[in-house]
Amino acid sequence: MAEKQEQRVEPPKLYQVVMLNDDYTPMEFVVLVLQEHFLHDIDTATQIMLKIHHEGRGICGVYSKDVAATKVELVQAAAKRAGHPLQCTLEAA
Ligand code: TYC
Repeated sequence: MAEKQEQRVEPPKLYQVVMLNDDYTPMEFVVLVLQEHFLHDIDTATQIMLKIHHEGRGICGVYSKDVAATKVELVQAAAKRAGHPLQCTLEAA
């Protein structure tokens, strides 16, 4: 019988999607983005939006690198389409 080989698999690195405050994007739009792209319920989405509004930035969610990068792209595209300057970025968690 072959000797059992020890396998070490590193856990995947996680990335947080961070949303930034600005003076122009409507609060309702940010709450919708948090619901539609990050699957928060309306109360949580509202709390996160208000935290960003008051503190300048906030975490929308934590994902693998590919998923986080795709979310950033989709949110930027939705904001651009709607004519809002909303920005979000990806950071190692
Ligand atoms: N500061 C914006 C306003 O007063 C609302 C806002 C919240 C914008 C969060 C962006 O990521 C943001 N309309």
